[in-house]
Amino acid sequence: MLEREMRLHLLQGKTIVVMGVANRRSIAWAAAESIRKLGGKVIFTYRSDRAGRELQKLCEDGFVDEKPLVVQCDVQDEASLEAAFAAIARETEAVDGLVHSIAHARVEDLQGEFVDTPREGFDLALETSAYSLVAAARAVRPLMKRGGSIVTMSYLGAERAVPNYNVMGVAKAALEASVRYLARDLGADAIRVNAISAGPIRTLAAKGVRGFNDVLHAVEERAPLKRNVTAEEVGDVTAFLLSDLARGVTGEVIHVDGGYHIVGI
Ligand code: 0WD
Repeated sequence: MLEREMRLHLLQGKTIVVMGVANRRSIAWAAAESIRKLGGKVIFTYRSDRAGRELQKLCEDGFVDEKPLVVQCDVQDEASLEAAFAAIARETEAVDGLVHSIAHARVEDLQGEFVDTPREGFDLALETSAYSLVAAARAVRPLMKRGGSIVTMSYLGAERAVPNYNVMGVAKAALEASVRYLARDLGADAIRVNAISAGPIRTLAAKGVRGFNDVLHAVEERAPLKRNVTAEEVGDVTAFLLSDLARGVTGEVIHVDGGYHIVGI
């Protein structure tokens, strides 16, 4: 009983901004569900009008009592970021956590040879997928008055040359390095910054990666757990990192991939 109560209240009193819900399959949506299960309050940001409509529907179905604040935010646009966090600041006295679950690259840059990546494709991927964490951390910092926890989503392509992942792998390497530098800067304000390196999960973003099914099969065959992970499993580790259970953890990349990254051949 005591254990169950502790579990339910782990994020009680905490307000968490969740960025990057495109639809119900999004890792960000699973993270929001885990946060809510543990008593946390969620604020959403979305980019496209389509994602906004999806979120509206999801919130109508999933939130019975108080509807969450939903704010538009395009992380590539400084004015949009500022306006979004100003709107959040008006509605809440403080923010305790931020989930950054955002990435984007052109489909044509997620196939073929990495060496052919044009400058525009490289810049776009790094700006949207890595710099956006830096910009979001800067925007949320003044709202994290009681300290806080920032969690972002990475992938094995940051550490290894994964076929077709190409420029996104380079963006994820920049993202993981940004986690370490941000952790160093923000630690003095009691703000922790960590990444989850998630195994492959069938979402909208994953559809853009050529050969994605082969990646899923490779994990099933070779990962110690002999299966792929779910968005819910990534959501639960996100909630852990947001909670005080992880109060001593910062600058870390935690793999939630069924152990795939540890195997040799
Ligand atoms: O296998 C996977 N699905 C994995 C995903 C394995 C390991 C890591 N990840 C990462 C992704 O790289 C990403 O960083 O997890 C994060 C979330 O990915 P997801 O849940 O797989 O993707 P999806 O459901 O497609 O959501 C990505 C969202 C975008 O959706 P739309 O359709 O609206 O573009 O990223 C957001 C957006 O909501 N996004 C942006 N948000 C604000 N400003 C921007 C932007 N400029 N660009 C993309």
